Amino acid sequence: PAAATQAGPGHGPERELGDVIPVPAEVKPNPRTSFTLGPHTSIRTQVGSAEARSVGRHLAGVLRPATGYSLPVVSSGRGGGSAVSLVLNKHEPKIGDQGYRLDVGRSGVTIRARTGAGLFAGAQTLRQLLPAQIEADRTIRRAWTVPGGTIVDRPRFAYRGAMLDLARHFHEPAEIKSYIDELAQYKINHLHLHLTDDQGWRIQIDSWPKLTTVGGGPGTGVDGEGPGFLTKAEYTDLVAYAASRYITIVPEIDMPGHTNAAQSTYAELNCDGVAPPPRTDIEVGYSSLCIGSEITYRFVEDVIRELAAMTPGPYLHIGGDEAHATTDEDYRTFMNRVLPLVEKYGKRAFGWNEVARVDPPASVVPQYWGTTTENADLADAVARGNKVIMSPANRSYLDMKYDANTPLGLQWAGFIEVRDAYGWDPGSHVAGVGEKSVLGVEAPLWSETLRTIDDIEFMAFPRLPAIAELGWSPRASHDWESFSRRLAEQGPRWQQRGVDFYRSPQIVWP
Ligand code: TNX
Repeated sequence: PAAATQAGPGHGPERELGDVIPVPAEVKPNPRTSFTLGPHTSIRTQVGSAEARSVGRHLAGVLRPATGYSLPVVSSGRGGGSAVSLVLNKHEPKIGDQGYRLDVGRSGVTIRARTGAGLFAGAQTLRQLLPAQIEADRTIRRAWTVPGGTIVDRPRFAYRGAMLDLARHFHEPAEIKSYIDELAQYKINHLHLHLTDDQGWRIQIDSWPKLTTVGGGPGTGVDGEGPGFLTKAEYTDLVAYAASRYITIVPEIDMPGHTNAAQSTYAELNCDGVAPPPRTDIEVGYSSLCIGSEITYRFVEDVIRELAAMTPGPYLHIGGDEAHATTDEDYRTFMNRVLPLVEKYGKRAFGWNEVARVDPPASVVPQYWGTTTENADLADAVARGNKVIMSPANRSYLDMKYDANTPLGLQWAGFIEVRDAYGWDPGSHVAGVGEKSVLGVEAPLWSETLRTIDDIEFMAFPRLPAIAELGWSPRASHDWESFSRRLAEQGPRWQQRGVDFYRSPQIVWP
């Protein structure tokens, strides 16, 4: 009877240590030491560690609704009693700057890390080790048990990113925040915001005020249905919200192509001085800033200066893709003037992979969005010392349809089922671009066909966790059977949180 109750539903741990996404680097289960949260469990942080305290508060906020426990966040050294302890230790071995060690013993869980980012990552693992009902927004009476043992974990790549396109359809700050909340759970640590394009300009720039009131105003966006923009205050608030979840915002201003919203707003940005009409279709490759005009560089410098000033993160993305209306020579002239401007304002430039054609300095990060496994410009850049971000369109583009029946999305790079999104290796995907040259991976989500947060979620889940695992977990852990089983267990979590997702037939959902 005692044994039977232990084994019954709602008692022993429901999950196995390591049943999380991304899968941890090292997992040593200990079936004798599972831990059950209780009404007297506290979240304990070291005295004087503001960073551990803030991770503790965030964790308490996640665990309180479903458990109904008070889970006070207390500062103290050692001590008895049931606790989740968050410990910063600069010398903790084997985990690097972003990793953590998680020990589950009978009286509690201890997460150790060198940084707040590491503690936060460990807290995400703990969240996923609890039963799916932990995601409920109301109290559920049941045992909240974590499987026993030790996890020692650290990321394969420093940069794990996702991208939202605010230009084709603006997404409200609340929607961006709810996406950030999901990203953080999969240890994504960068959110790239595509802020400008032919159909809209979505970030306030004081020195060119009509960019937002006109370029981002009523009637902008695809089919004229995606108006809106971020004020500087809203952007700053988003940056802080993301930072509290250890996510860095990477803002993008796309140039010298994809600029119709700016050029239709300010006539002086056109070589002929005539503003073209606003565009709400999804054509690409027709717009170009005027490369030979000094006003262009005054504009670009104003934008970079203002954007850099409100961006604490190290990166600023200048686009550079599909500049088909710019000659190769003009493209080179433009990049050779603009890349140093990014540096002048203290940022490291990202660009789509076309930027590799101008032999940029080694600090510039080309982002690969091609669909082939050969790209000479990218391989040459890597040979010169550039690091790259991998976001191959036929694998990581979350706006591609899953299959012919997907109601949303595009299909120019093919259909991408979850197994396709998972089935590639960022460290050997492009010839001549090896593990050491890859700064990380990113999952872009373009918004031509998307409107609501439900649309975003339906395209992102379940593929985003696949890209997140490729970015974090060791290459040797790559295993579809394991991944698909762990992915299935995310379904009930999304349901509890009200997150829309595609019920891929490749997954056996519970
Ligand atoms: C290509 S990817 C683009 C975007 C589109 C996207 C749609 C890239 C750098 N440029 O302008 O939105 O395809 O999938």
